Amino acid sequence: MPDELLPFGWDERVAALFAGLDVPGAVPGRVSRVDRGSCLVVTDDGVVRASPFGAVARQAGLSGVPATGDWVAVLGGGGDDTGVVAILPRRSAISRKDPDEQVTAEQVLAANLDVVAVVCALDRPVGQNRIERMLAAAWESGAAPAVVLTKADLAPNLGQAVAEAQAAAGGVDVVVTSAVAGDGIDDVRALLRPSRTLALLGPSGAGKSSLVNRLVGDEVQPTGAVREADARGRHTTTARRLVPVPGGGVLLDTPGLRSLPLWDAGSGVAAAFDDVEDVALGCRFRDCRHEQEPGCAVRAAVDGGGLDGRRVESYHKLLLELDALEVRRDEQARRAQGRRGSKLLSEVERLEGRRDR
Ligand SMILES: Nc1nc2c(ncn2[C@@H]2O[C@H](COP(=O)(O)OP(=O)(O)OP(=O)(O)O)[C@@H](O)[C@H]2O)c(=O)[nH]1
Ligand SMILES: [Mg+2]
Ligand SMILES: [Zn+2]
Repeated sequence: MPDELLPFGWDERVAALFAGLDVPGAVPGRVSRVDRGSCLVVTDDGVVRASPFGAVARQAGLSGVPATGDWVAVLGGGGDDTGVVAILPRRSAISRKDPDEQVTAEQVLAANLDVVAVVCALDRPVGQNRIERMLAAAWESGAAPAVVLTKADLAPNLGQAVAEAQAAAGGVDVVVTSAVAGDGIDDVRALLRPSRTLALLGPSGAGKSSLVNRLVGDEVQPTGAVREADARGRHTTTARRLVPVPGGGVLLDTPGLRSLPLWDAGSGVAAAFDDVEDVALGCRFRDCRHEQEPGCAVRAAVDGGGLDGRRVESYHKLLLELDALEVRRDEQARRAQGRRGSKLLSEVERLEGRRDR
């Protein structure tokens, strides 16, 4: 049993997956951090830098790129040619669309999570739409979602802020914390267990690293003051990183998210808005967009005060975003098809040309 990996979540499930691999000489490890051309992997022999792109990986036929949290097989013992040779099947993964407007591709933020905590600071207004967006991605990941409110000591009106967060959380647990006062830390700890991984996602300055330090009981992650004027963070954490917690469980601290464009998150949106979807079952038309259609139960519920109009609008925006993504992906697929087609055509012409000669 690889002792060093136990604090990083090694368990029988992972052991069985690794045993099923057939790569002689490879050792198991968990990706703690991903850099441009390589990643840091925790193994039983310590942390090694391994490349998923080098000769070793190529020879092994590695497909895919590892994300933080991935369980991998590593070959090479830590030397320059150490490579990632296999990525074990993921139990869950949180993704977004690549935030680059020009790119239509999935970006996996982290893998093998048990809980995705949406972190929201109370030194600024509660962003309900942002909570809903992040919860949709969290639900989609396959991990259990949670909402963690931070800086309760700075909330001008704590009761109201919590109520607003709860309204956006749609039944997901909302934990109220203060890393300064020590409030709610045990409630976050209760989400952890040995071999469980909890990821903290949220904007810069929300207090993710402060929470990590408080849970670990040591300053393992640097933290940075927010700007006075608007409480925005300064992107203190620059890489995703796995941090074992004494007493069991693993935290994933992440750099502040500037944006979280959804990727393929239809069922995540449905789960985050199951109250709206329940009401929508009563609409006259199955494909009702809840706009001008007659017999719309959602609009009736908004008018009657049973549903929050803001929440319905937020739901709509996310659905529209997913529709737009779908269109872009179709376009991309068509273009790729076109390229393949014209390549095939020129190949045929080349062969025919040869035959004619
Ligand atoms: N008053 C108060 N301040 C807090 C609390 N938690 C964090 N802070 C402060 O908020 C600022 C930002 O905290 P960080 O932990 O660095 O925030 P982060 O979410 O890790 O930010 P990035 O790494 O930039 O994404 C720091 O000055 C912290 O001291 C809290 O519970 N109460
Ligand atoms: Mg941080
Ligand atoms: Zn409707």
